[in-house]
Amino acid sequence: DPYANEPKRHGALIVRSQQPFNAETPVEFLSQAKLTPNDLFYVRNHLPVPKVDSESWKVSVKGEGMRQVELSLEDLESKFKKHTVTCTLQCTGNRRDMFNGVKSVQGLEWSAGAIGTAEFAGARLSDVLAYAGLTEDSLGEVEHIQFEGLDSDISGTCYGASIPVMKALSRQDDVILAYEMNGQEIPPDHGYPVRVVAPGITGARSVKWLARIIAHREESGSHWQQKDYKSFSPNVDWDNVDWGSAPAVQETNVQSAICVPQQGQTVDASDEEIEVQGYAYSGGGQGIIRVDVTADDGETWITADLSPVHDRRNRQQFKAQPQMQSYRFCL
Ligand code: MTE
Ligand code: MO
Repeated sequence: DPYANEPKRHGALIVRSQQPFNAETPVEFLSQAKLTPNDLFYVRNHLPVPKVDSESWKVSVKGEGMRQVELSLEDLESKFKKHTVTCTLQCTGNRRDMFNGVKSVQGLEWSAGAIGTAEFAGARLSDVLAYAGLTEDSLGEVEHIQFEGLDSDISGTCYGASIPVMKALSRQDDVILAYEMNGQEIPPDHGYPVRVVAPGITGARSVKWLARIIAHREESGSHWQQKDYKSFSPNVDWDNVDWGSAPAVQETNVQSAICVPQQGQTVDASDEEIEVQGYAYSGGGQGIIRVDVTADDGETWITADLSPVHDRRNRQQFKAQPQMQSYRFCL
């Protein structure tokens, strides 16, 4: 049974599929807490959770003009400075259920809970690549950093994805090989013992259960980089899609969702005021400046109070570590 190694999960997660396991965070947690607790963090698995022994685990790093190195968990912890990033991960399909109201779409029917913010810690990817000999001279030969996971299907095909090399090397963007999530070891569902965390980029590129890092001229050839997570015109369908004609999603655009009250919920309007809460996020390292809300189809607008995870005066840090911000306003 490939699913023999599935961990125990929190009962409050809203399960969208059992095998592979996919579940979202109840949205009220997202607008109320700045960090999403590990056991309530959304889970997006394409394959069974692999069984990994952290004692023997190693990540291999190789690429054009570089030496091939193998690093154990202890190597990552001792050879490289520990770096902490507070980062929001969002599944590319977050809120897909809303699309179905317009036109029916394929894929998991996520509501607004396929997003979460955690404090991740680990080694900087740029430090690890430099250790393996990736230099300025390699650029050109190397355009993408590919990642492969230890999770695989029955044919042995593993999960894989890649990010542009400039993103991987940017000191400001803080891509890390994380061994901690909210101060604990990475939980089995989230990539134990080590996962990629690529801030500002869609969740699909933050490869879990990391096995291999390959610096390459080409993007990852994986199904998930080439034939999934792409965006097309409404006139394109599954039977006429030309996957090669669109780029793989990396940075995502602005997202904003109301969490309390929930979609379809009836509220008692006899009180003078109703409090509404939600979250907003932007990919690509951009912050959220303002959230405006209307309760009368755009006649009047109320500007919500934002509560950023970080002090926004520290623009640099804020920009480098895109996070959701919760917002609230009263009607
Ligand atoms: N990495 C591996 N190895 N296998 C996967 O199925 N899913 C990706 C990404 N990394 C995936 C993976 C997708 S689509 C998302 S949205 C995030 O992991 C989800 O991370 P989480 O489950 O920790 O929330
Ligand atoms: Mo995803």
